[in-house]
Amino acid sequence: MGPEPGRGRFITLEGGEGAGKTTLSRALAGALAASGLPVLRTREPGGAPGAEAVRALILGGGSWDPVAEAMLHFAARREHVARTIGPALDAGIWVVCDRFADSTLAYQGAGQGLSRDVWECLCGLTLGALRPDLTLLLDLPPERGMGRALSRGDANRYERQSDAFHARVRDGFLAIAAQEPERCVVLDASRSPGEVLDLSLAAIRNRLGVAA
Ligand code: Z5A
Repeated sequence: MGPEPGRGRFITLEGGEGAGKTTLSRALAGALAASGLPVLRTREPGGAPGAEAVRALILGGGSWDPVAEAMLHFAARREHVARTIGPALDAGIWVVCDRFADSTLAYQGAGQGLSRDVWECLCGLTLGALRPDLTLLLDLPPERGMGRALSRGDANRYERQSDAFHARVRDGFLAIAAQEPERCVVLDASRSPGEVLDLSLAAIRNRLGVAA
């Protein structure tokens, strides 16, 4: 079943630190806008005033129980969906979102041991029927992504996790893509930014049937 006529499309970008999501999000939003589509660029955690406050809490430090941490991410997500993503989609705007619910399954699930059942329960409470129309997974060996991310300066609490944690997160993302191949496209994030953009636009043409 396709999207409702007049409704925007919801594209999420996922992957580990430094995979190039922010870079791609900027380029993709520019390319979609240049092809005449109304586009909103947003990111998680954040994307609405309350969600940005939760972002500061989560990334600011502290040590959270994995369920509590996942609930914080979903509280931020609920605000983001209610105030930013949902209204934009209803208005026919295409939304390009840097991280979404898959990040919780990869980081708090594969990385920190949160069960899939709890994740599904939180998705049900928070998202209703909302799911991305397309998810682009930027896959990169964690050591390469971390090298890119750390070259920018201070590490946040996720970036300070062990190599084993980052390997589990990568495997977690790849498992999601393998389970939902109709929604997810895995891209080789070691390619140049221009090549990653071209691969993304090809995926949008193939999967969403628009000439972006
Ligand atoms: N988190 C979570 O645990 N659970 C959740 O549910 C959610 C999030 C939603 C948010 O951090 C943290 O929250 C995140 C997971 C956790 N963990 N961390 N850290 P964030 O928003 O501060 O950071 P991030 O999402 O991980 O993004 P990032 O580190 O900024 O990376 P990126 O956006 O993927 O990469 P980038 O900024 O586009 O590029 C990084 C550098 O590489 C930059 O210098 C670029 O110029 C360069 N770059 C980009 N693309 C390329 C290519 N293709 N080739 C070469 N160099 C490139």
